[in-house]
Amino acid sequence: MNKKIAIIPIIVIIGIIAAVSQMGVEEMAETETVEIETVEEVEAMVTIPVKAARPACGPHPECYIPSYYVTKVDEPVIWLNEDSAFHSVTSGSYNEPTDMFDSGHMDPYGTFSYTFEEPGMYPYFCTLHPWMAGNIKAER
Ligand SMILES: [Cu+2]
Repeated sequence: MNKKIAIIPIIVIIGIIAAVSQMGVEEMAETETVEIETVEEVEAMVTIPVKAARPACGPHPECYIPSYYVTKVDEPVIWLNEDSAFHSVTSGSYNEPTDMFDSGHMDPYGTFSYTFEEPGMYPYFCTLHPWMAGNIKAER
């Protein structure tokens, strides 16, 4: 009789441990799913407006908005293409590009980022539309 009583409590305890560890695993899986769904938002400093591909940038007074932007060195400048056409952000001017930076063809709603390391005035343009030009001034 004494042997039988001793065995029953041991079986019950093992069953409870298994249930608790299973709940623990499920909770971990839920936490991981929440992390994956986190969305990264990009805040652009300069936007390329719709219809920028038209000469004189269609209805807009500027082809990059704003076409003159002051930044601090070591802080990234982000451009956003809000147009349905490809555009670029390329250092220099249409007739005299420099090798400093070049976004390549930016897709619609594509972004490009560049961090200036030295103070100065940096002109840039679009390789596809000669009338598109802007300036970045980098300060300490
Ligand atoms: Cu363009």
